[in-house]
Amino acid sequence: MRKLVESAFKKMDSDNNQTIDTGEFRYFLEFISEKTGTPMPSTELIEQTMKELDKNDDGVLTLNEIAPYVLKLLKNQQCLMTLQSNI
Ligand SMILES: [Ca+2]
Ligand SMILES: [Ca+2]
Repeated sequence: MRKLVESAFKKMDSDNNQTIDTGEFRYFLEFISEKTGTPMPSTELIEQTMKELDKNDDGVLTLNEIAPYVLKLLKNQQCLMTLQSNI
């Protein structure tokens, strides 16, 4: 499961700088909601989620910061299958 989280992180980190910024996070959520047919979370919710995950308040998410969120997503069978077949 850890490997899948790491792969998801790599996929999210499109500029490869080892951190996820708001744009990358948003893009990832768009991808997930499109693939699973679930509604896209609102901008407010995305920003709030980012803030909650951003433990050191530097405005970007590291692998360790975002891991709990990705693990939560992977508990959803549809998300799990989407990620497994797309990363
Ligand atoms: Ca990045
Ligand atoms: Ca951070």
